[in-house]
Amino acid sequence: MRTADEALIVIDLQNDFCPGGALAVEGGDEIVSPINELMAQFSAVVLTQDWHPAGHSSFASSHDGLAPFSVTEMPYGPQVLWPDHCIQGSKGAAFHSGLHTDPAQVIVRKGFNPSVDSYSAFFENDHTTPTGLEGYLRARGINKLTIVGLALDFCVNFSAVDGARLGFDVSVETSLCRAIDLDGSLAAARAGMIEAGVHLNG
Ligand code: VGL
Ligand code: ZN
Repeated sequence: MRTADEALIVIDLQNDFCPGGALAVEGGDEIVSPINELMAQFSAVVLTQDWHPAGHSSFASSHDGLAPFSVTEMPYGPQVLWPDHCIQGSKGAAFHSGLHTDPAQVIVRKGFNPSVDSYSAFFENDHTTPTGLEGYLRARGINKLTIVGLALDFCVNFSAVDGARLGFDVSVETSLCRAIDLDGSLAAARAGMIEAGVHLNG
């Protein structure tokens, strides 16, 4: 059993990021059972859920002439444009049916602001609007985070780097993550996490 100051953060284990989903990550479903087992070691478990309104600004379909996986410039910086995914209330936005959600004390929904994407569990992609997770963790006396889930090079990466910058002791269990790997994004994410002081295990 981990100590009371440790939390497990499970990022975006949703149908749309698993095989058959709108933004499928290869092997995304393989990590569900081992993550369920890992939850039993933690007294604090947090799930995140990508939760976009229809017509979200991160969808290529909201930008005339721009294709999925192209990059556009948003007021807050560059933004990859994605296929429509994780639309609030849809089957694609639901957690993978095998994921144990009962052990989680809190579910953080993110990406609900129509004009700003939110990869990180802590901040929207403007890097300033908080989700509230930091306050929740601090109020529970949590200092150490283990992060797992999807996708390693996007939402796991942004969450881990933000967590480390906020002063949490952050480990990413890479064997319990899967990556999208777009134009070198996985290598860049690994380097960025190490640079931020994140421990990469697995
Ligand atoms: C994610 C792209 C778009 C993720 C979410 O969970 O990594 N990636 N929305
Ligand atoms: Zn998304």
